[in-house]
Amino acid sequence: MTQDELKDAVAAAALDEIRPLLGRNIVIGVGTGSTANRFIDKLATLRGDFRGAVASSEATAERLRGHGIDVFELNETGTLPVYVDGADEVNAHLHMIKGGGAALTREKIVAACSERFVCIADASKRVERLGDFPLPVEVIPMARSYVARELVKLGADPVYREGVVTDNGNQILDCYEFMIDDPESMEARLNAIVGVVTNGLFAARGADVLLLGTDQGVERLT
Ligand code: ABF
Repeated sequence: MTQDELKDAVAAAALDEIRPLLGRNIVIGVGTGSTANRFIDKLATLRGDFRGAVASSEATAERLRGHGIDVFELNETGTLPVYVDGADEVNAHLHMIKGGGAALTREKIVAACSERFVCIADASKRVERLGDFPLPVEVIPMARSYVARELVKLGADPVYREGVVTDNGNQILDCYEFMIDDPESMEARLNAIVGVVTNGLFAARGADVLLLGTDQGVERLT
């Protein structure tokens, strides 16, 4: 199967995963990226069965609205029953690297506010050890060089993602050559650097369910 077919398969599986949770008052969290986009397109078929969605990015909000799905601010909704999103890498503990699309901060906020995180990914995202994918760190612009120096002290090779401004008006440093042995403690360590808004490690709050698209079918891992 092609990577696109695997993404379609996990998007369809996510629809089955959330269907029992839907109801007229239910607002769900929806993530960002090409896999999440496929989920959004399928979600449109259930439009009348739930109230709407909270989006993890402006791009996702626009796509949802394009399908006639109401988009709510997280401050209006309270806790969400479920959040569906992709990942750049995911390990056996369902810890992830996210943020390749620069939406990591909103993604982490929506994940924190959700009872269940359903990660959808094709098999290429499954890794033994996180870090081959450069770890994104969102920074307050005036702190960028300082944060970069601190990241070098931790062993990373940070590269400024030029030309990218996040939905929150911030900048991104991508950490190359940065293999991560203990995602939970590294997530906390990076958060403690002054000027860091968020880092792309989703370990303290990882996924609850991984729907992984493989040539043998969609694997459901918890
Ligand atoms: C979001 O989309 C991000 O956290 C991650 O960077 C990306 C994955 O994109 P894709 O599904 O296009 O590979 O989930």
